[in-house]
Amino acid sequence: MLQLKGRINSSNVMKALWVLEEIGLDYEREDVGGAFGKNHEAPYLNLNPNGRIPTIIDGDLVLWESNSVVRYLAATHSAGTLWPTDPAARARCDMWMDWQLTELVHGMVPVFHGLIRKTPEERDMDAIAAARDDWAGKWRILDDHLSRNTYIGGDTFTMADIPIGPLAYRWYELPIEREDFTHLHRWYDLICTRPAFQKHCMTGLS
Ligand SMILES: N[C@@H](CCC(=O)N[C@@H](CS)C(=O)NCC(=O)O)C(=O)O
Repeated sequence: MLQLKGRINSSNVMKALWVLEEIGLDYEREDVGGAFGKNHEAPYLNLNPNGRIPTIIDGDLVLWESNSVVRYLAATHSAGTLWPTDPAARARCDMWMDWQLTELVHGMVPVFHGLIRKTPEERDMDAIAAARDDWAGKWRILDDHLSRNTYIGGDTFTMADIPIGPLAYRWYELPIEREDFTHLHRWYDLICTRPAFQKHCMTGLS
């Protein structure tokens, strides 16, 4: 059976949990990372030398990098649906998935960690405000894209929606100022109707 290593309150682990639920695959999960530790010890580092979560093991395959995990599971269990078979359609999904990891995540990390994981004494409110502004600028780009597309990959729900969903939940749940991004909100409302998203991603902030 597929093994997933990672704590459930990590946005990167949520991606794996969400796609596993969407495709209906059985798996075993072990808490790793954060307060659970183990990710900087040799057995885990032998699997994932970055010491980051998630990591999956599927037979002989050891795979890390959350968006690669989403791509692999979508390709092997949902080709033609979550994983578009048309190369151009798939490339559009890949583009937004890469954008999530290289652009969208940067604003989120200081805001989320600053407000949720740090103590009030540790908090740098100026840094949080600057990161929020950066984050909002990225959401504006997606809002514009969603003014012309129902989902991130186009007309249907695909793997491209999965990496962005957990970050959107944080954007809408954190106690921060939010611009009125109409198209982003319309897409987020759609995502929130999915039972797999509700189960694994709409789980509070911790
Ligand atoms: N690019 C990596 C980033 C993974 C990452 O930063 N994971 C965080 C949790 S969201 C982590 O491992 N934090 C250390 C910990 O939980 O102890 C991916 O997408 O998988």
